[in-house]
Amino acid sequence: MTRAQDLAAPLEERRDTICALSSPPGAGVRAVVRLSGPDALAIVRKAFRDEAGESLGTPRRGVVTGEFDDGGGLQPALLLWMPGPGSFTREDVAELHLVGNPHLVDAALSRLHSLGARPATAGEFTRRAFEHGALDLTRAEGILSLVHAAGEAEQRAATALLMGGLDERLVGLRDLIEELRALLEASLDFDENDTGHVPLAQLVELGDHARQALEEATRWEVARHAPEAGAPRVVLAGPPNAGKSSLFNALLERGAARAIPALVDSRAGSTRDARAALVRLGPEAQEVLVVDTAGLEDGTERALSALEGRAQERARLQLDAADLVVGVLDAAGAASAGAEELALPAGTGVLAWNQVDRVGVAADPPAAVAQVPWVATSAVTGAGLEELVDAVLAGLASRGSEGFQVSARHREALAAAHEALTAGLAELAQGAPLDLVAEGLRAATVALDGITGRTTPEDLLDRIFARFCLGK
Ligand SMILES: Nc1nc2c(ncn2[C@@H]2O[C@H](COP(=O)(O)OP(=O)(O)O)[C@@H](O)[C@H]2O)c(=O)[nH]1
Ligand SMILES: [Mg+2]
Repeated sequence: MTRAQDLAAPLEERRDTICALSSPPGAGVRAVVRLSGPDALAIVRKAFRDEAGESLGTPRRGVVTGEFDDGGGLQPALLLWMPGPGSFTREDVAELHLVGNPHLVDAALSRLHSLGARPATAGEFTRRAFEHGALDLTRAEGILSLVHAAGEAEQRAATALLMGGLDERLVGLRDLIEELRALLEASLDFDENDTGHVPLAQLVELGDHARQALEEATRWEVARHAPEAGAPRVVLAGPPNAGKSSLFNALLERGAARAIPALVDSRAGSTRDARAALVRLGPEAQEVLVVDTAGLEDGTERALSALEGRAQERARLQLDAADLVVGVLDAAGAASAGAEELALPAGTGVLAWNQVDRVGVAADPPAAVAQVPWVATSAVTGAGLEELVDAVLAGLASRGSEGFQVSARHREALAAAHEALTAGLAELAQGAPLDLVAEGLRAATVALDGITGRTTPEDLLDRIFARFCLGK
């Protein structure tokens, strides 16, 4: 999906109505085109008729069945009408559910644009939701991470965030710190013998609670997205004999790894347990954990032995844990196989169309599997390996690493908050002037507010939302 280079104008100027395809591009059962803004209904009204052929009027919140006039003809359409503020963006939102044909969808989008809806920039719906207080920045980042998630572990990590796991912890924590600060400031006005003075022990106890809550939030964030020693996991997977182990060895050789090469054999089933090696790839020698797996036999009629079954299970565990899956297919064998036998593993981010040296004139992979970036390779001649490495690094940069970036931002700010809070509390215990202590607490609050988006600088917000896809 496309990413926008930059975001639209600042909020004050952004009260126009935006529109974009919100479902994945390409053919599908349905396509969802979303509009958000004050003119959403007025714009849709000009091109939509209900089942009885009547103009729309002011519908009640919900679904209207009808047809959409894209200028070139009518299309069946469902209108989902969600007036603000009870919508995702808190603005008036209209969703058109259309037949998932790219040409029809393009025609519908052009019509909406000509009727006055501006094409949305990447992440603009989510940004409006954020700016209208419908969600905090961590939930928005959860949406972002989910879009880019590779593998189930990443998806879970993103979902935990988007369900508010971090924000809820930080809200409670912020309240504690603010309460402490208020007590400190109240104490400033009294001297120790006054009745208004809050005893030190009570302040210290409250401070301890805050610190514990902060440490709990940090533990939650770390557990949510375990950094796995940093190196992303790239899993080679595909049917038996495609050349996964041969590519694994070729990558080991290029990546100056000291691991011992994997077994390669012309008989299927030579790889059982998954093998992993840390290699350095690309011009910047990025560390990557490359994993070789047993061949997947999804559609096989053959009864698998217990050991083969367990080997497959292991391969699937690796697929789930992958930051990027490199699907490997045999270009020579696949040419004669039916599309269903090609069975590219789920979650494939890059396809190695391997063994091209065995094909006289190398044919491109069939459309069914060429949906992802693909590279023609030969583990024997080394052809295409450099391009494969480039594709892997590009795939990692755009997918699996997203969640890590988000988590790294949170951890950095949590660490800053912790530092400020513990410094403030140490001063409190040592009897330092209370305004100094309050200053430390304020710094902790500022760090937390940067995470949830209360006080995140505009340019950082721009960078975060620009990483979203169009239509999100
Ligand atoms: N000609 C040619 N043979 C290959 C290539 N890659 C793998 N092979 C051969 O295909 C067979 C299966 O390779 P292997 O790496 O064990 O496949 P795996 O089952 O996917 O791990 C072996 O005989 C390899 O030598 C290639 O790019 N070109
Ligand atoms: Mg193998």
